Amino acid sequence: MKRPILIHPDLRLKKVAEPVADISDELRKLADDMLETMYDAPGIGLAAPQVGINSRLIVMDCVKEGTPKPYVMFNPRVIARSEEKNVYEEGCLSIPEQYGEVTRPAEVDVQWIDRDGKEHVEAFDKLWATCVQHEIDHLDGKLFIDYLSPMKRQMITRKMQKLKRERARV
Ligand code: K1U
Ligand code: ZN
Repeated sequence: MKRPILIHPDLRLKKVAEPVADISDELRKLADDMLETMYDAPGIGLAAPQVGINSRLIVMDCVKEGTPKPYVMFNPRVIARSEEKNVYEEGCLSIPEQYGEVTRPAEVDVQWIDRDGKEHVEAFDKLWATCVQHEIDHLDGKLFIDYLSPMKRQMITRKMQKLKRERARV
């Protein structure tokens, strides 16, 4: 089942999400719904706060063509980051049609729990590294626009307020 994606500004996107204690069937269903919502958008990642759920859960799949490679990560954590940085023009499904350059570590090691409760550690680079850091930021109430200048952030926020007013009218 597809879920509606919250649009910035929304206080639910600014909260620090709660760690997941037990991976219940309800949480597994949420992860499936988030993957469906992400592929439909289309997007390469999605965090639970973007669908109004205050839990530390993200999904991602950065494969552009060919066999999909979906990740479901509960309680994801960056445990190591490279000195080398990458700049990527990021977007966000909660900030539609707005983009901005963000500098982040080029490689990160991430630890998480999968849908069966198994712990994983994996190194990510390129777009995968950018995406997993963007999604973990969502769990800490942080958006890519928080890395931009105050002026650009304000301009984007005003555009989103206008978009939300227009959507509320129809
Ligand atoms: O978290 C989100 O809002 C999803 C976001 C993830 C992301 C994009 C770019 C850099 C870092 C993280 C998106 O998926 S925006 C849409 C997007 O990037 C895309 C859509 C279709 C094909 C390829 C990319
Ligand atoms: Zn986002």
